[in-house]
Amino acid sequence: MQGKFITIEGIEGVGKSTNIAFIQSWLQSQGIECLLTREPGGTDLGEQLRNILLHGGDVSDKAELLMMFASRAQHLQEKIKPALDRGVWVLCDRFTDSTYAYQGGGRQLNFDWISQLEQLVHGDMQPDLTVLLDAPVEVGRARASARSEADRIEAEDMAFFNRVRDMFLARAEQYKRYSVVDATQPLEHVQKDIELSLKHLLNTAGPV
Ligand code: Z5A
Repeated sequence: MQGKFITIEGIEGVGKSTNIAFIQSWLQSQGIECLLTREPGGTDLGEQLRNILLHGGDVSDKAELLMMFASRAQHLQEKIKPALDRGVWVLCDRFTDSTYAYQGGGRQLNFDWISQLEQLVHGDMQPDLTVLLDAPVEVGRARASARSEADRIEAEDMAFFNRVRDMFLARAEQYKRYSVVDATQPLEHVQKDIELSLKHLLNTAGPV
């Protein structure tokens, strides 16, 4: 049986890394084998592209968009699809929803280009569950900046990140696979909410 594909999304600092580790240990406690990965990155080529995307100098908006999808194409072929085909559940820190939010919402690139690249790279394949951790930009930025220095994308202004957040929320309204979690709550409440979505997915997944 195919594994399930779970993605976690949101602006910086909302707790994606913290909670993807929680999802992994919760699923493992249910006897489910998981692969934890991230975008951009997840493969040798993807990690090289990530380094350019986050720490390179002058990267044009279109080059940024194409590198996000180049990383994704490699990731799907080399890692995500083979794992799902083996019945392993894949947990991915960001996926194409981030491209709509950052390159579409933040950079204001044409949605048709994103949608055409999405079709080229993964056709109709979509996550089974997308957990959107939502918090005001100030909250996420304060948490992230307490931890590390801003990278090339994190150096954008508040208006950029507000457009990113709005785009995530608009997509969450549009697609049933989304579960929106209030990330301003204490961590244990955030994780209770995530657990409910996981239980729901598990109930609809049948025997594993
Ligand atoms: N990007 C893009 O533009 N287009 C694309 O298609 C894709 C990505 C795929 C890399 O993302 C960048 O790539 C990203 C979007 C772009 N740039 N930005 N901005 P990334 O995911 O690697 O990096 P990030 O978004 O900046 O995430 P992050 O800073 O690593 O944050 P996080 O993973 O969401 O949060 P965290 O590390 O789990 O938690 C941050 C801190 O908050 C930490 O100290 C926690 O202990 C604390 N925390 C977490 N939850 C709570 C709660 N509930 N209460 C209190 N404190 C908490």
